[in-house]
Amino acid sequence: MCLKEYHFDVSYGYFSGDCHERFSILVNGMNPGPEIRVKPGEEVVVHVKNNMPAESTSIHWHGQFQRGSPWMDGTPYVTQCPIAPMDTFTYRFHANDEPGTHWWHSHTVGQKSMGAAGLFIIEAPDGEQEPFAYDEEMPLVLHEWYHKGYQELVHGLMSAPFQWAGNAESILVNGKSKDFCMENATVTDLDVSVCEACPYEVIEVEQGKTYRLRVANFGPLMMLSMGIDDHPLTIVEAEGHYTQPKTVNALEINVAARYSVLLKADQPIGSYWGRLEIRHRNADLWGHFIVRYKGAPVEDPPSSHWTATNSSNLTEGFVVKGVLPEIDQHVNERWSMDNRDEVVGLANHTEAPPPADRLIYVNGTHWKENDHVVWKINGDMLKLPDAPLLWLSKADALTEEDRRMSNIVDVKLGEVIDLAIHNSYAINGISEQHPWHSHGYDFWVLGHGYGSYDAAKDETNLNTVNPIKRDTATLLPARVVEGEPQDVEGWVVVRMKFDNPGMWLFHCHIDWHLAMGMGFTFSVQPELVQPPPKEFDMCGRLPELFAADEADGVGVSETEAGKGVDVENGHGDEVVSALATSGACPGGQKCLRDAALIWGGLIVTVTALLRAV
Ligand SMILES: [Cu+2]
Repeated sequence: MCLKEYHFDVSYGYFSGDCHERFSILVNGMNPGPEIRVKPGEEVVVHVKNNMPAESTSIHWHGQFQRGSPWMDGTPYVTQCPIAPMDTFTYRFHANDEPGTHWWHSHTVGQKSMGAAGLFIIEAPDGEQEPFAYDEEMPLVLHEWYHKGYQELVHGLMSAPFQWAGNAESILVNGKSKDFCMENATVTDLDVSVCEACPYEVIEVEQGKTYRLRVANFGPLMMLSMGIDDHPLTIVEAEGHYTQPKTVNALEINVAARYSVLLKADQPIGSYWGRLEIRHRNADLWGHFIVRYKGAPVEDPPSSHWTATNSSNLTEGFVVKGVLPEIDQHVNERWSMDNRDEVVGLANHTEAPPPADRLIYVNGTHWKENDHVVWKINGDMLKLPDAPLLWLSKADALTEEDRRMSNIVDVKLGEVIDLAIHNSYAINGISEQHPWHSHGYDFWVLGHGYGSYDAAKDETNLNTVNPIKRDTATLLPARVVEGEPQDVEGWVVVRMKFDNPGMWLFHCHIDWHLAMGMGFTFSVQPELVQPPPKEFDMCGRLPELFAADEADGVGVSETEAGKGVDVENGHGDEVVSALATSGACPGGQKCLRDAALIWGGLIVTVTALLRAV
């Protein structure tokens, strides 16, 4: 058996990466949180201790399909009860079979906006050559950072009258931001030296080498654009799938999206600005980091630094109904919106999707009800019951009211479905982008357009040959369309193959929109899932829902799980066991088979069912 074991301590703490000391939610005291790094199919065990005395938590493994372990998705009230204050919970699952750049984050309201998130990297199997070459890899975690706690922000969203969360104070790069240090500094006696406490993130490179940057947007709201002066970037992977290489001047990266890009250090030795800009919203907010060649003096790059007057602050897509977008004239062409097609149109390296069995329209609409402002999907906002949907469904205890409130869409295992997701104006006349994310699956992004998706007319414009496959898709906001009197809303069509039984959330990944109800639930024959492991009895309803012997079967005891493991403590100190170094468990498929012996019935049953469809 081969597994990677981690310990996550979720605690309150102070963090001052942008010179403002802020009360935060940190895992192992870090921001970004500890990185998980595994091989394809490897078993992952994460012991989570919730050390926050005042609130519950949960950890979602964003991008991991949880095949055979749908209980481990980390979605409160969908797959588990939240982890109560001062309680512990152990997640056990197998990483996806494909290498890729993923992440983990708290799935409890807006906790990840306060820091509870980290990368989840699946490396290529040992001895397997990836379809591109590089010398070293580095993380580039982008995170728009608020100084207010999510509790206050979400409370405002839930209040009557409604209070919008407002804009973030800075954009952190690997936990650092110097851009607004004077505004952000907590100390009272201000001089420039306070900024020494929050330097720019520096990426050190060596001339002649190629670097793989693992870029992820951990922020709660804003789509970002990231570029490095004089260094085009080549996109080679997106969310667990290799792409046809595409070279861009700036990477458009939505909330929750991940990319691998290659950075060639082929310029004269020196320092170069990395620049971050926001998309589709009005805010005087930007970010910088430094790419510094070995041998260059330790100083800021000589080229001009952005300020409010030369940052473009593009307003396209964030427009008042009927008014043409005003694009800042200062915008440099290299930062123009022409690059944005890669957010929806990257072609996949290999795979063509199967034909769809049916089409579902997903319409998000903004409502004001009793002075509360909510997002509804096909007429209902998402409200989850007080016990996990997967349990309730499995125990045949799901009421009609639960189903309606949870926006359940029933799907048969093996079905292939196109989702036509439509945007609409908010009640204040604003149009926003939405990053839609699926749990338990990724999907092919077939295409996007404006107006109402009409299968007969628009199908021919979809890419059904080599579309990108990913778990986060951008639904674009309104834009000007020739011949139309006012801006026209966007749509995106994604195709999903439902081969993973369970209850899976599908939602907008803007934290504030999810809190306002913007999501629904796919119920994929949960009756085919085995009963939950014993340790799931966290909110006291397990005995009521399942007979004791039923709930006994699939848990893995601590003693069994602890034998012969690769142990990593989350701080990067790796202890490799004798079993692993002896070559008994080299990773990949063998690990999966070995671990399946422990997981026994669960994996075997689901695999057999999948073969049958
Ligand atoms: Cu949204």
